[in-house]
Amino acid sequence: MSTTQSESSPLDNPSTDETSEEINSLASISLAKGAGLGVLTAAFGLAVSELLAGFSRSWRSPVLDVGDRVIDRVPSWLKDIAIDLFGTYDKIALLAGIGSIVAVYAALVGIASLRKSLQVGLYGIAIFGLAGILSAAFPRTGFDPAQAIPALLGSGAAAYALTWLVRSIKHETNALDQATHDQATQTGVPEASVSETATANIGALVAGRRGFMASAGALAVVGTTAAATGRWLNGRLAQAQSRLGLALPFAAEPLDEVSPAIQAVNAAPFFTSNEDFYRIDTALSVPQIALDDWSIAITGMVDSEITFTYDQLLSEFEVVEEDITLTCVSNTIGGELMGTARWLGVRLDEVLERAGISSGANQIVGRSVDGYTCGFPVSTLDGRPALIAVGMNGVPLPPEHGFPARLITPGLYGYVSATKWLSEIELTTFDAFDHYWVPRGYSVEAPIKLQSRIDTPRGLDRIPVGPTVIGGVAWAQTIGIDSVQLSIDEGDWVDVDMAEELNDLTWRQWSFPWDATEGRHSITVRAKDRNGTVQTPDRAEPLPNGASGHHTVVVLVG
Ligand SMILES: Nc1nc2c(c(=O)[nH]1)N[C@H]1C(S)=C(S)[C@@H](COP(=O)(O)O)O[C@H]1N2
Ligand SMILES: [Mo]
Repeated sequence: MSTTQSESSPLDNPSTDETSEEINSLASISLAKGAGLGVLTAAFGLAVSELLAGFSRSWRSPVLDVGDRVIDRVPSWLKDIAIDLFGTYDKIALLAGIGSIVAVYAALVGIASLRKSLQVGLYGIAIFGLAGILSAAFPRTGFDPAQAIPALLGSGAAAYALTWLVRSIKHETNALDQATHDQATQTGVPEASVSETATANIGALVAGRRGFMASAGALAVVGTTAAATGRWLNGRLAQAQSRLGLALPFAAEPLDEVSPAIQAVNAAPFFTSNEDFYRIDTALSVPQIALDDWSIAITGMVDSEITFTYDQLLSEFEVVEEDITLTCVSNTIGGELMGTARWLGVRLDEVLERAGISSGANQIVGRSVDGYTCGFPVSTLDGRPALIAVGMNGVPLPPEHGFPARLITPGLYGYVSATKWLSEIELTTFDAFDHYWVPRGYSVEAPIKLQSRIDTPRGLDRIPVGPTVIGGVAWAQTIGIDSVQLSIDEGDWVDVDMAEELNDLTWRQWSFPWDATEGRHSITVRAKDRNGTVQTPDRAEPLPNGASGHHTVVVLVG
């Protein structure tokens, strides 16, 4: 007997001790089951929304809608910390955070529906669904109830799934009661006092679990299929954006090939590839725009409002190309939220001239299809080549950089001047309208600050003793960089070798041969612009209008 006992379930021949342990574990079984039930229910609801999101460009997963509302409300200082911590992965971090909250909430809803009642669970889903529905129905662009359809039907699907799963468990529990009853009848002992009752319960539970497991498994399969189908449909929508195979026009006067002398040794590549170009925006999912559906409207305080299709825009105005360094206000000292590209497009001043700017207008607002807005002074158009850009480094704008068109304004931080997925340019006044980041604490106007950065060596690098080259970049868009100086170990400022200047709209590169001696050294950089202004050592945070202060790196030599 002792040899076979380990192979047979303790249920076959229970001792009283084993039985009470099993009874205790029933509580944890139903906790785990409740949590699993809740998570599965939520996943099923979200999968159904995901499927629906595949049917229309304006429908999306409610998780993204809720995420957007979080992005719109998160305090600016917290956003800056997130960008600092996660960089361009801030969105993935946000989605992971939302995912964890949803999972915990769903588990609690599941437990409540087993422990309390199905009704409590359904209320839980309703509250959750409402958050999704409201988030979707109030996008940045205004009230749009149709956008709430995936959230609405997803919640319905979750409620249905919960009801079904709870019923299948109830069914299982009934089977369990029946087994208890049967056993009591057989033994002729009152049910409540039967010590074997627990044994019977567990036996029935194990058998009945098959019912629940079958239901859960079916939901998981249907849900996964729905989600995968939604993703696939979405991918097809994305491809339908007609970017692939689109031929860009040539600039009327193409730029000359650049001289290799603009590139300094050990500085970042002068032109940032599209793949490496930083991405900062409030869009959790990249807007997918089909060229056939797209147009750009010039509206507000103009003599005549005009709308252009993509082809009209590029045929009615001269196509130009410009090399411009784009810079983000959230860039910290020494940071990499900036990049240089060759942009192709039409001049904003020419387009606005066609519409005719009314005399009272002082603000140009760029609106995105996703409701984002930038805003900058009409007086910015002082001859500098602000663009409605359609091309970036020789290809149509990549989707994440604003396909099919965006603003690029030299000299101003991106948040006030570089709206991606551009749909409308409105002429207005600063009194009448605050652009997206203004109520969130950023400055109304934001010219790019004079700054410089050391690219090589990196902070805390260990480098060998002997000759080496320090390299980096400096920028003061629309003014231009005159010179750059280094201070090693807080010694006197010394001039570095300046690379050739391409234009005053891009960064200028520099390098400095250095004979590194053993030990720990600090290297600090500062720049002087073409107006003779020397970069301030006073440190400022990115909030509210851009970081200032010197970039210093500490290196270990030897
Ligand atoms: N539609 C939209 N456009 C936007 C933003 C945004 O959040 N939404 N962010 C702006 C900011 S803050 C910057 S710095 C630039 C970044 O452009 P990039 O992602 O192409 O580098 O885009 C600007 N245009
Ligand atoms: Mo930015």
